[in-house]
Amino acid sequence: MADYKQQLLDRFNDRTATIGIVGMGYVGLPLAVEFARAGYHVIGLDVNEEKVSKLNAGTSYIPDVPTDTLAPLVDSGHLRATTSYDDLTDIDAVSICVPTPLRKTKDPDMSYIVAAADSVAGICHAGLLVVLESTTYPGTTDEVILPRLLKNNLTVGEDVFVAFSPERVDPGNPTYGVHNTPKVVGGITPACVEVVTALYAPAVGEVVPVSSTAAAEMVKLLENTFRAVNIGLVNEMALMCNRLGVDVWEVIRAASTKPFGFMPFYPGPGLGGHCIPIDPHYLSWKLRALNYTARFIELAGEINTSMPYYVIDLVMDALNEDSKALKGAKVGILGMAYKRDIDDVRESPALDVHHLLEEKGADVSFNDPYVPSVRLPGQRTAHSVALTAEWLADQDCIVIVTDHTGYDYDFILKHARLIVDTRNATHGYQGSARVVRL
Ligand code: SAJ
Repeated sequence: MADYKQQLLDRFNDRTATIGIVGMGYVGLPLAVEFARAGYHVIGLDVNEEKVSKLNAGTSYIPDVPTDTLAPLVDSGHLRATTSYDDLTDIDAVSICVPTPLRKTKDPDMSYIVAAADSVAGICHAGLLVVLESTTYPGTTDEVILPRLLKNNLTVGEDVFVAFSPERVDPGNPTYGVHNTPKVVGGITPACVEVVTALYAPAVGEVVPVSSTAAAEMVKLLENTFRAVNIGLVNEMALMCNRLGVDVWEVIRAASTKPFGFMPFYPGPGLGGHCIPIDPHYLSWKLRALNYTARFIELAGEINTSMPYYVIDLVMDALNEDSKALKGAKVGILGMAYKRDIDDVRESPALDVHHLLEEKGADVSFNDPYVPSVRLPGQRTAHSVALTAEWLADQDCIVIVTDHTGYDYDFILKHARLIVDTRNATHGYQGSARVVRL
């Protein structure tokens, strides 16, 4: 009777293991690089042929993975890419790093995980470790991944090993990457935990085992629900401070002097990105199936999704002070990305603000040095305009939606007439523009 657990432990310890990564995006590629740098042979699988050919040419398409880091790993044969699962038949371990978006109904879209699980099941063999990394609801690994693998008459914890390890990739983070972010792991059995720990140990600084896959799935959801709920709280604080005539930014600044028991979050135009607005709804969806309403998640979602509407109210009130209607007004948006200093517009509240302003009849344009163009409803495309004194002066109102650090706020304050600042970006800068803050 082969001891597959020991076989895997030996192959991870002496780096003779071959690792498959399914999904070579902002999670899969950095993980593949760290595995290859640790000495494993890595095969990255992606459905996108352009990504695969770029990777095999040693060219990176993920800003956090420099080409000069990737190329040597491809040249040495430690990393290659493919579009075919036929190339994964002899791997020792596979990490599934596919998207987990929401449908329009705010229900989880599990299609990517199911497709990956079915494909991995097709190449599953005795002596394989399967790790799911995609953010998902508690129970996914046990209920969706495991049954598909066991169709091969394998025994989990003896022939096949199954685990969950939440991805903690923070795109654009200059300090933390895969190698120095602790890796939480949860396995179906103790042997699965032992094996998955041995897989990651050479590639990451610290592995943090928990008692089950559901616990590991829940860790990630706590992390991101924590952010969504606290952002919702501080957005409601902004609404309350506006009613009270109190500067919410001053209040947060002063509260932040508390050296313990407080963590600042900041109000804004809404909640963007592919994690924070989405992950908590995987949890609330699962709990609804268990007849429980995740009230904090639902309430935070209501408040955060209401913020773009609040921004429009601020613009209308600010123009009203100039005896101007929003309809027919020229409104310039600064920043379309979902947060500063990145080019990602997924779920960006700036898209909502742009759409709502147009719906009210405003003549809307935008500048974003990171975002050359955006797709608008009705198959239209809008392009970033040059940030000139003339453009600023020509706008009836400028709305700062994303506070890129590269903006010259003195210049903006000097040439704009009216600014609605949703990020307190102009704090500490001088200029003649009238500024209304969130
Ligand atoms: N936001 C606020 N106020 C805040 C913080 C954020 O309005 O105080 C907004 C941002 O503008 C953005 C959205 O919330 O639109 C999400 O911002 P984020 O800072 O949470 O950035 P993300 O979406 O890139 O979150 C990622 C997450 N990383 C992973 O899921 C692995 C999150 O867990 C990280 O904590 C976060 O980066 C981070 O700290 O940068």
